[in-house]
Amino acid sequence: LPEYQVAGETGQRTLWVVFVLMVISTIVFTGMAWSVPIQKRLYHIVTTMIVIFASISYFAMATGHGVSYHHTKVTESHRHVPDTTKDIYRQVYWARYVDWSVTTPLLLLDLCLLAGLSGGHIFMALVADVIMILTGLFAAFGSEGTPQKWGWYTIACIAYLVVVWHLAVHGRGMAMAKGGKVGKFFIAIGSFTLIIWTVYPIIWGIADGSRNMSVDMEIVAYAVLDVLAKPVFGAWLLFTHMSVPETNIDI
Ligand code: RET
Repeated sequence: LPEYQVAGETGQRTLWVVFVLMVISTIVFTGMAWSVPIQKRLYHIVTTMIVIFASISYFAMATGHGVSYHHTKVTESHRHVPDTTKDIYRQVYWARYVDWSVTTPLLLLDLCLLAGLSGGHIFMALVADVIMILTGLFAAFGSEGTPQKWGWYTIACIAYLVVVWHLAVHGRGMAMAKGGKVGKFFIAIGSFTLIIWTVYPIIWGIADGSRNMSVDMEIVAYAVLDVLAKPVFGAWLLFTHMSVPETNIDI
């Protein structure tokens, strides 16, 4: 008999709660944008787009549209009888990857602008980030549960290290060179980002990768991370930007 790994009440309710939080953040960030002149709105605009995309993706997941069933065949060995195989169908929310492929570059753009990175470095960091998400998508779907998925996972992790390199080395260097408050703020929000982001591949490995976490728990784990990485990150950035004029950028 096939085994189905699907979201229950907890997961379903969590998806709706996060959808509502993302919509509220969109409204708040839009209001904050309107309270400053257009020349000073770049962070506001980037950050608002992040929560708009997240609202759309959470709406898709909550309504059951951004998800498909992923099939894997597992071989079970027994002592005295021949091996048997079992079919597992697990819900994989592909809407996440659509969301992440747009929102993670935008989140990085916020940090790159804050640090004052050059165009070349910004571009390399964003492209490495897109490679990370797309190879993560291949890991989740492309390999039908074969061990090759860990190959794709490894490529995604290498791309992640490239992203971290650009932000933690070049970004931090540039931010520190701006001195004082900007340097300190970049270290704080950058470290926060590094910690949150690093938990994503860990959850992926336990849930999607090795199937040791229920779909419900996976939804809850990503929900907590997504709220920290988008609304909390965004509010922190925009409120600090309001009170620290040195974070102004003139593009
Ligand atoms: C995957 C799996 C493959 C290996 C790696 C991953 C990293 C994902 C990250 C996601 C960040 C998402 C954010 C969302 C915002 O709400 C694709 C899970 C390295 C870092 C910040």
